[in-house]
Amino acid sequence: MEAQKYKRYTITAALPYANGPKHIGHLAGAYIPADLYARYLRLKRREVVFACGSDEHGTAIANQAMKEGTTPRAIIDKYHELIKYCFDKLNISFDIYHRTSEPIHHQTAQDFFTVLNDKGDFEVKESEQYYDEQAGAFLADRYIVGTCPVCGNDNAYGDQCEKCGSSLSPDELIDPRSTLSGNKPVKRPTKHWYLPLDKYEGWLREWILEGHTEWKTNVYGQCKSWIDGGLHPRAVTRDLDWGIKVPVEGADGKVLYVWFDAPIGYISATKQWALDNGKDWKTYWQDPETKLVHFIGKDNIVFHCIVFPAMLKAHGEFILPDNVPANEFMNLEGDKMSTSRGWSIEMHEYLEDLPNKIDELRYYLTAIAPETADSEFTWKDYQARVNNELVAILGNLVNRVMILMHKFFDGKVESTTGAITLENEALNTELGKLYNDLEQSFESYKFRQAQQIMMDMARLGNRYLTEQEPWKTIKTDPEAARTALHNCLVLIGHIATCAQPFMPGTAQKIFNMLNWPADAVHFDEPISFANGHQLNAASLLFEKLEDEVIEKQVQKLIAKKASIEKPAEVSAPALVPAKENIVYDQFAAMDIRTGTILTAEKVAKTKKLLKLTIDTGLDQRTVVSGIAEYFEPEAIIGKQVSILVNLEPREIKGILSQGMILMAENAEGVLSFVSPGEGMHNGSVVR
Ligand code: B3M
Ligand code: ZN
Repeated sequence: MEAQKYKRYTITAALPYANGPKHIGHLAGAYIPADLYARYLRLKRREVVFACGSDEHGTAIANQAMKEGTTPRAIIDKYHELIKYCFDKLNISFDIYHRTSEPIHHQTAQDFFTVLNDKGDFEVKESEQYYDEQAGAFLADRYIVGTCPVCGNDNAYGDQCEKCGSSLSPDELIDPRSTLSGNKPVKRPTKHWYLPLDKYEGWLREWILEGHTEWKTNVYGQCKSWIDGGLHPRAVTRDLDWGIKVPVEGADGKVLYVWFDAPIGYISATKQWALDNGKDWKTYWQDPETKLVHFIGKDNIVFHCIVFPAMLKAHGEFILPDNVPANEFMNLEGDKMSTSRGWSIEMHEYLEDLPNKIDELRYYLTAIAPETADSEFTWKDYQARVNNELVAILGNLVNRVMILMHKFFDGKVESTTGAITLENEALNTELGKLYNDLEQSFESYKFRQAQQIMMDMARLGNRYLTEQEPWKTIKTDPEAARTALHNCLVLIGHIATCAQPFMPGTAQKIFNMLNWPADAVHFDEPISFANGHQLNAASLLFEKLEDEVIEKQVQKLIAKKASIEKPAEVSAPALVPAKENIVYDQFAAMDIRTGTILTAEKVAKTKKLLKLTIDTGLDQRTVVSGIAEYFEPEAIIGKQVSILVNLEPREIKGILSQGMILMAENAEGVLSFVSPGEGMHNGSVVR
């Protein structure tokens, strides 16, 4: 019935913020389930695009750049590469892993905004928002801290108090201060574009609450409580300088809200993939015969079930998600997983320590997937699953059959009656039933169950082998031994096929042993060996995990947490102590002027230095400045700065530097140019 309703599938997995490494909880929450589904569909010969990529805008990125004392661009480049590398190693089979910083995405997001804007779908409203005069920036809720009106915690955030859990608005904070400068923010009027979600309430109620009762209860429940709680207009623009420019006149200094552009990232990723592969992206997003499924963690439900669908609906040309099988969270050794608190296993850490245990991780994360409730990763349980299930059940079956085939028949599959198929009715029936259940499980996003069924196939094989005892019958009835082992071989071919979504590397190993092309097999299609087929040598599928390996990981986790100090409490920045008094003449001796940066480039073979050409009004001169770790050269061209022009010239790295650019530096080591206000031409005197 599925096959008739849908011609093709668009599968997405949440775009990870490229602001840091991602941990195995993320993997279990969205990426592995999405990969399982995409791989299953391909095995069924369905047409699929599986799209993902880095989410590279928003305050999270700007924030991380500030923390690391670098630029947003440097942050996204670094983490995009790291995350992509990890997904690759973990065999997540994206058809494309895109980036929201790509021009095609900026264009797509702006076009989307423009369509809605032209139709008059937005409400434009002016409101007062907190502004940090020193930093020269409007403050996102997270950037304002103050005293919680509920519990008195004096480091509550503008959106939430992490101590008592109250959700707050910045206005409720007592003594608010900016996390950028530590100063008291002021209110300033600003204009924003709002998506009037309230107008979509009726439609959402009908579409989800009546039309999608089959959605997972955790997803349906969250949607219901949002809708029942009443929906309100949501701003889709922000005052920020990192992001996609709002494509409207008079919107200078404003960008699209990251949650407006990020889901459109699925569309632009598909566009890029279509361009690269000679496909038409529109069929994947606009043809009602396409099934759209979003894989996400539970913290993203509202955006994928309510906000994005409302955007798609408002636009009018797009299909809507058929399902959003969001997962709950995975805890780690009794506590919530958290990168910042050091209580996590980051994907790259796992890959460094256990590079040859990819399928073991995929298997375990699926076995404990938080499909219906939060679940728990423990190293002991991981070890037990690997040893008692992968080694003892699947590995054991394949190993026994391969060894016996080589021992008794030199690894040759031979028959007097032609091709070798599954010749046992009971086995056939049982296998057919398991295939059915497996299909049902996949189609209803129950991947834990699906994996158990795949393992049941291996259990079936083990049971059959034990009953048949070919190691005994080989002496009394060699043909019976041969038939039993052949049946096992065909069964193993089916198991490898069904294991492929879960453990692609292991499936490949099995196919290698069977001397069988892996891409020739498909879900629930007959497998047969030609008479005379030669098997390859047997090799072990899985190794037993020893206690030392596991103990080492547990210790490492504990040590990591201990090494990460409690997150720095936000407080007024420590000031550099005041210097000794000077006489006026010492000050007056300095010739400080305003100037403009004309060119900027990195000084070769240095990390910190930029070579700048400055128009000082007096002349154009070269200044070497140690700010390369803080600013991208392209980003500062045209910037007006203050420059000490009568500093004795000196040679730095073979370049004559004539003067010094004035910088302000805060306690966190964040640098900012000391720039004149408007209307100051180059050469104006600073005094
Ligand atoms: N980057 C949040 C997250 O990583 C966000 C998802 C975007 S999906 C369009 O949880
Ligand atoms: Zn509180």
